[in-house]
Amino acid sequence: LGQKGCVIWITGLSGSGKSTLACALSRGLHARGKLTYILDGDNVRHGLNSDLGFKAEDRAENIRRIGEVAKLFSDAGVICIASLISPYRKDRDACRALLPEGDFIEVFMDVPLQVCETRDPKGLYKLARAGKIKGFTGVDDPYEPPLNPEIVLHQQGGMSDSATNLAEIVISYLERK
Ligand code: GGZ
Repeated sequence: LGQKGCVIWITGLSGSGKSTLACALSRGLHARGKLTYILDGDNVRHGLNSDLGFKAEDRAENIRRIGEVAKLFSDAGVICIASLISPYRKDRDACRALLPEGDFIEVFMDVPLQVCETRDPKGLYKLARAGKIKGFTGVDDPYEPPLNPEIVLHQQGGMSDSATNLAEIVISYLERK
């Protein structure tokens, strides 16, 4: 009892490892007896946000709703891990503004587009390059990197085995705060 909630907001391109980090982080925190909940853009879009697409207004609404839900979890004392591309700075900053100072921890997956595109785990970049998906982030839609994220992670190598190491970086930040 007595756990304090917060929101860990993971932003970055498709294929940058956001969901993999979210899972590794959740596992690492559970192992320390912490209660967590993951709000993953791709999953939430199947339910709560199934009415939304990928134009700028829809992305803004997707992020706004996830930000509000994340705040509810945080208020309840849960460490809420939100992983979404969240390409627009103003949308992320609006979520930050919902929470008390220090309770919104922005984690930037700083992975170059070429690396994400080479990985292309779902073949979406290939479809975007072929013009079969329009407005794909990084290809023909913008991504605005955070200016002052609490944590920047660089990840070049193998996805799953370095995710644990990246999660440890985030956990040691939380332990320091
Ligand atoms: C970006 C798209 C698009 C377009 C479908 N642009 O890597 P994924 O597949 O599994 O995760 C991506 C997901 C993006 O949803 P988010 O809710 O994170 O986006 S945002 O924060 O911008 O609202 C990708 C897939 O959906 N996807 N079309 N056009 N990603």
